[in-house]
Amino acid sequence: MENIEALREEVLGEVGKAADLQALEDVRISALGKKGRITGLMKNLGQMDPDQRREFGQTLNAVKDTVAEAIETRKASLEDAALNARLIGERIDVTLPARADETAGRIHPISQTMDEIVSIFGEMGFALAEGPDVEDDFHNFTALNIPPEHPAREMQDTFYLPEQEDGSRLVLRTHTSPVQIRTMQSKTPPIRIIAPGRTYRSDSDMTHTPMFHQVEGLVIDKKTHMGHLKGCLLEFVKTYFELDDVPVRYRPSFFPFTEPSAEMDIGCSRKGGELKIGEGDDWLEILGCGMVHPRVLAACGLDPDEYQGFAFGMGIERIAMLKYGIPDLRTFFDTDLRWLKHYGFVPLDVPNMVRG
Ligand code: 2NL
Repeated sequence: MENIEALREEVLGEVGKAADLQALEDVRISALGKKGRITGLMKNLGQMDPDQRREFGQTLNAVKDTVAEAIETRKASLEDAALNARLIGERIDVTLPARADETAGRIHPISQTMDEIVSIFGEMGFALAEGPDVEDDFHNFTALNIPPEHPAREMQDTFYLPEQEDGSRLVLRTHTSPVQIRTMQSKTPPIRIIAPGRTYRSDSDMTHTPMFHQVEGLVIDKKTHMGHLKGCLLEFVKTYFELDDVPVRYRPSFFPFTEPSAEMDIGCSRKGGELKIGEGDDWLEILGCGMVHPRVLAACGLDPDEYQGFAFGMGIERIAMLKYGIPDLRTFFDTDLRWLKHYGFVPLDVPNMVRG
């Protein structure tokens, strides 16, 4: 009898100390389970004489009920505590506004710059033109008066696709000029188009990535001349760099697809390693341009005696770096979200047509 009392106190003590539902279950099994201590005593009843068994049995049943009740009470309170802990831990305030910074993506500086260029030329009456990234030899080279021995045509400089059945090879366009070729083939002048997009060259170092972006422009009419080219490009650099005036100069150059050809520089200063555009007595090359070569017009089915016009081309990465102070070209396509968060643009912060 004394042992039973002691066992009851011991088990009730363990129940009180059980810190969680698993500990409590362990206590229950060790007391009331198949091989439990109280269950063990119950099994002994069979070997006792009737009087002893009655007295012992009553006490043992009472202890068993007390213990079972204590376990149930403790279980309810532990379950309550566990639920409360979860409710506090998992509380969310559904009335909080979304964190704009976390949910909004960013516009890549290349996309932003292309959009700005397209809007500036759009205001001047240029239409947006697009074409395939995979081109044929005619649209990428031949129609542009690029001779067969030109280095741009070499296997190691340009990405070619595997040979087709007729032995020709398609090519990843090395400039966006094929878009202009396709436009001249399919439309009658006047033509005013701006062609931005991806371009490819087998080149990879500090200042070159195998995929890069270019924007080219083309104007063809009956009397379009170099004066139109200069006025148009001056208007562009002023608007793009958000300056009232920018000194510009044209240096003679060579492209197979223009004659004459020129490189346009803009005035800048480089004091103390800092580049300032629009002031100072230094020059910075910004784009290439020229009057469309008569052979290019003819290759597109336009009569060079009837039509003439100008074209220009510039690298987007370069002018994006200049305007937005991005120091390293190779970071553009690393897909580093921290970089994109720093240099990217918030959607709906739509660029304004004039003066940003
Ligand atoms: C540069 C120079 C240039 C053109 C691109 C062009 C296109 C046609 C006909 C004639 Cl279809 N010209 N494009 C003209 C002059 C220069 O690009 O430095 N680009 C990065």
